[in-house]
Amino acid sequence: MSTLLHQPNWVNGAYQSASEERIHVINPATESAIATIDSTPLQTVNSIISSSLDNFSSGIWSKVDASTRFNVLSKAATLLRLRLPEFIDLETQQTGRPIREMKAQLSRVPEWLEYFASLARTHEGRVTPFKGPVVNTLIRLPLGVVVQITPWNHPLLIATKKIAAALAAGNSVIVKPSESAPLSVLKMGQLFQEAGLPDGTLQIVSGYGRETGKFLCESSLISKIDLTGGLATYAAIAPTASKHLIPIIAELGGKAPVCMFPSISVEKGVKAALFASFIASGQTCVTGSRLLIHSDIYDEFVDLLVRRTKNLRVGAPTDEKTQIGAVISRASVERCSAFVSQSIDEGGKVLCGGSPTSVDGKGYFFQPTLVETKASSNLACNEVFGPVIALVRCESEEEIVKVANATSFALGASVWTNDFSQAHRVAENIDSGIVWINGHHLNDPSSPWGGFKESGLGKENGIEAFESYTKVKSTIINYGQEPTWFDDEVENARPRLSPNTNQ
Ligand code: TXE
Repeated sequence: MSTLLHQPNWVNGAYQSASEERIHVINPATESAIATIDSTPLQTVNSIISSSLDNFSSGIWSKVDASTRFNVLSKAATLLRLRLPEFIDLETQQTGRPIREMKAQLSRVPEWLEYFASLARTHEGRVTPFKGPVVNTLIRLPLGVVVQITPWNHPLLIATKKIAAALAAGNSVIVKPSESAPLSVLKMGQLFQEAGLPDGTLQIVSGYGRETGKFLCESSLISKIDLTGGLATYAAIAPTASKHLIPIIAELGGKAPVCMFPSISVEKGVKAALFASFIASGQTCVTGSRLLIHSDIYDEFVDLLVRRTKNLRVGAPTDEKTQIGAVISRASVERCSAFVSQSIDEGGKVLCGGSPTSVDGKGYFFQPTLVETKASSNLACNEVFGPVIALVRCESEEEIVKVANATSFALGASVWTNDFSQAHRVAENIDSGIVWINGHHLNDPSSPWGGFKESGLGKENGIEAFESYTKVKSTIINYGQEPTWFDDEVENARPRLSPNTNQ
């Protein structure tokens, strides 16, 4: 008999199974199943949406004082901090990412709850300079039931970012975590209940994207979709959402350039590139997947980079010394291999790595790989979402900027230089939602995060994210002038307009 843990959906304040159909969650580093989750069918999805609507209409969360929202979100942060070790363990198992990375990342996740708690508490409405004896107040109201579709690469961080912003604004939230790594997110249900969140305000529903995710996104009863995932997923959900006028925030792929200029020391630049490129085995939307290196330092830089890359410790994610863990699936390993072969066909040169590997004969691992290639190659233009990095030699600042802007993505970019003017010039000319100068992967709950072009729509984090979970209501109070009227006299029976109507 199987002893595998089953982790059901979190619905209306309790863990409850949606159906007999189960999905196995696999540890990518061992290829073993670690738990099962529900595959939630359409009927259950519809009844969850209906409970969430009841929750929203009841006002139990949508109309509470800002101080209550502040207290609940702050308490959730405190509880999460206390329980970090169990979440870190789960996250390491389900993603295959090294425990040292998960410790670093998860220790910051409570900050998102605290930040949005503070926004809930301090956000104020506005009064516009309306003409005449009129007071016009603008207040922000929650949207309704919002759906959040989250990925496997940073399961807890990304879900918490979205949940915190939506709850702070007073929405009722339904989260569909990735079927590949849902466990830490499902665990948050109970934690929020303990923090005082009313039952039914946060529902966490498991299932495949093409089924459960699709059912959620196709509902006409929801008020927003917040997706982090692939462009194909956005394209699949957008038509129905647009038919129902449902706004979408989309955080999609990227092909972040790491722009290395001669004024940076090679030692520092190489360290920066290793961090930008190989954290999470290259599976982040802002992975420094293109190293655009100025020719003045190219040879020395690449020589050191290759030596350091070969020394990276690929290993069991649970081992504190491991620097490179697994990738998420066998399909991901195959995708990395396909990119490498194609880049060779296109004339690229593999400088190190290039092959699948394993730990104790198991797991979905791929060697950290550097490929010298042309700026126009498939590898330099398209997202691998794995540890296969394109190196491009560039002759000038102008060429670096040109190559940096030459993909359909525009999410993150980093500029490495000690020349102050150059740093600003290049940052200004790179068309990208986020540009770091002498940094990469830097993130903070207050800092808007989102891309241009095919990298997405809208922002996570910051006041932008909070406001995007609200709608503005304008109340116009006339305290002086006569209302607009029709003349009493029949011969003059045409409307006399007050000076500030446009009717
Ligand atoms: O994403 P999917 P995948 C990018 C990256 C990666 C590619 C594919 O380029 O290679 O996407 O990764 C749900 N209706 N990013 O396949 O499938 C799915 O269940 C509703 C970038 O993992 O988009 C999961 O919960 N939902 C990225 C979520 O979408 C659907 C993070 C993401 O899965 C659905 C991950 C549908 N029709 C991938 N189809 C980042 N920006 O960090 C799928 N889903």
